[in-house]
Amino acid sequence: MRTRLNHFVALTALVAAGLVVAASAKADLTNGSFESNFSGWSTTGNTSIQTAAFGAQGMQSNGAVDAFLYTGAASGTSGSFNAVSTASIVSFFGSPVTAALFPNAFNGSAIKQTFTANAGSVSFDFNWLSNEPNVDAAYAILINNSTNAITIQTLSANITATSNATNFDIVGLETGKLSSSFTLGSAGSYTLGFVVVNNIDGTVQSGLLVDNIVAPAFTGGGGGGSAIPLPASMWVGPLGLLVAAGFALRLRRNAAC
Ligand SMILES: [Ca+2]
Ligand SMILES: [Ca+2]
Repeated sequence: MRTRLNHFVALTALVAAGLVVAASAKADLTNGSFESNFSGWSTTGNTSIQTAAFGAQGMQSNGAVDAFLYTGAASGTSGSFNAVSTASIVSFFGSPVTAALFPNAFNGSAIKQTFTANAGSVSFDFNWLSNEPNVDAAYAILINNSTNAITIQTLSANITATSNATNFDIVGLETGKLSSSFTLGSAGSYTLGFVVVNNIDGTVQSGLLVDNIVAPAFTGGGGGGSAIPLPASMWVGPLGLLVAAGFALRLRRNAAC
């Protein structure tokens, strides 16, 4: 009897695990407003959540807070974290991102999220702040995880306004709120990232506010009816669980005989 119960518990756990795997393979972009801190996002370097008290112009375009990526050390933040090396940023994203995407970068900070979406537009708002606007840089990156294609946008340009920000040591210039977007050519799995870097050396800091990221929900395939090509490992998991579940059932029947 105990053997049968053990098999039933094992089977239930296997099915539940399979459901979790299936759900994680189809996750829409989440917390694009950063109102839930960095939930759903991975971060490296000096990243923080900022309110209107930060003092920049024209952000908090969705809710009460923005994400902030900074090139400097922990001064002015509540945490004890610093910008990381360019190599660490490359490692944070993994293939197909390489250091060549960030020419002259010395160090910086980054955030990323992987999600599934229908074809359409991924839009976002940002504000580039810099004491060294002609040297440092900020980027938005979109990776198509099916093809490994990278699209990169340079966000660090067109600064005209003196910064109102009083936090950190960015007292130079800011762009104010700007908006941009990527086009998703097909339904599938994508990784969206934002990066801010010191170029040449680690002195004279810059930062990037980001908010209001919106992506199309994934509804199970493109208009042409083609399923999105998931990595093979995502199919091996559930298949293996089905085989294991069938084996557990057979054991259970044998135990009942
Ligand atoms: Ca927000
Ligand atoms: Ca700099």
